[in-house]
Amino acid sequence: MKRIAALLATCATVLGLTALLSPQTAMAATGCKVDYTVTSQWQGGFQAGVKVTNLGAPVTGWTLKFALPDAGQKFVQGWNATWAQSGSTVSATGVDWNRTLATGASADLGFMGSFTGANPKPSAFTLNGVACTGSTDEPPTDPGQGNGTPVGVNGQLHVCGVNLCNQYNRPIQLRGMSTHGIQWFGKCYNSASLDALAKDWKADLLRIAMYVQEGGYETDPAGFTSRVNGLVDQAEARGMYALIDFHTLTPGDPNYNLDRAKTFFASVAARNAAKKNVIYEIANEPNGVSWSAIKTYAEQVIPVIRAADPDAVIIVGTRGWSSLGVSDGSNETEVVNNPVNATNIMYTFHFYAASHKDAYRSAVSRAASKLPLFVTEFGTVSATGGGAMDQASTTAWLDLLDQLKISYANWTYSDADESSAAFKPGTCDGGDYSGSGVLTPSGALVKSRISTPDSFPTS
Ligand code: IDC
Repeated sequence: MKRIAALLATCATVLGLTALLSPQTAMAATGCKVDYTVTSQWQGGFQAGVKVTNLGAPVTGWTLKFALPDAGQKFVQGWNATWAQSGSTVSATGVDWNRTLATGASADLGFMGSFTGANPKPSAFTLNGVACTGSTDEPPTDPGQGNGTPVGVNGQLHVCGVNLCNQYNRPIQLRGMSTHGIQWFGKCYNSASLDALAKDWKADLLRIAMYVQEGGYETDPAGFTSRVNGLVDQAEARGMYALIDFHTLTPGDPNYNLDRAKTFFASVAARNAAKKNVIYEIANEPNGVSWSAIKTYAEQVIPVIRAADPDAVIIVGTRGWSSLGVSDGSNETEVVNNPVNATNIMYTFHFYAASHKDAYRSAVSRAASKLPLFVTEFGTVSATGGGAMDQASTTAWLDLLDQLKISYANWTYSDADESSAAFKPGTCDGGDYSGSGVLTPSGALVKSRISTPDSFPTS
């Protein structure tokens, strides 16, 4: 879809139809802000994200314009807007899903360009003719899509048998961290902390925990959707996979949020379809609900994602807080005997090492030969997220996951005042995410496991 829209935009330019793409509505002249980030760059080309925030009155219909002043710099194709270039001026006009921008609301756009000579540096951003302020970043010295990063090496992932496989059709394990609820700990996810996650922790994966209740998505769907998309871009810029977690928890029946899930996933899947780094997790922890109800939910949400983003891996929560049913006195056989009717999917397993031990490890060991599993969340502590770290049980778990090549994300990359957090309280108010002094015991243990070299197969 996006590619087609971009092609149409390109054709419109060629045919001189740019004028037809102009906005129908004008905006009061009160300002805008643009965050421009080069997410990757290669010989003669680049890809950039453009986040435009409306600081003026609400608008319905907008056009963002900017200059690519160097004659060697050309717009090639873009997404999330109708794009055109005329002379040195590039314009992007809002499309159905982002043409309305409330005061303070943002639209995330992106484009690819080509250049000869100097590094591209767009200037003179205007929104409906009003000049925008804001930052324009220099290209990263180590573009995330380049060789050596997890996404650069592995590319688009898919499920093969019971494994997660890379672009060479070889099984891989991703190791990374989960955010805390982004409605509470948004300040922990910034350039410095994400640089530390990618470079010091050498994480392959950022799980973006978007609670639906508890002050999350349901309170501001557009705002949370945009925050998730921003974090997807931040992960991509650093070559990390992004796991979009629709963090249902209370109520435990995911069907309660079915309509919200359809709306949310239709939007993020359309917006991120061209990216290689996105994985969708459609229900964090179903609880108090049967496997058949979870399966029904999954079979309604998965097609919505597939319609927009056909090739991404999708992960389905399991019964009993994603324990494969074990915490409800059941086990993996209910899934093995009645799997979700879809391909390229995995099933969620969660554990908290101080609470979930041998019986749970046995279930995972058995299930791993029959079901593709992904540990999208685990804690080194008790299931409350607090209490003492259980180092022996955590080590037993991580050794098992390594052996089975099961991917995992740890709860949490945050400075929450709870022992599951990796950072000491107050860390996110400062700028140091790299030193050992900011780590909790859990953070130190998990970092020591995640930061060991990956050995991703490349042939
Ligand atoms: C916990 C948070 C805590 C928050 C609580 C309720 O650590 O700060 O008050 O949720 O939202 C899970 C859930 C995860 C829990 C975590 C620890 O997926 O949301 O986070 N946990 O209790 N499953 C098992 C444990």
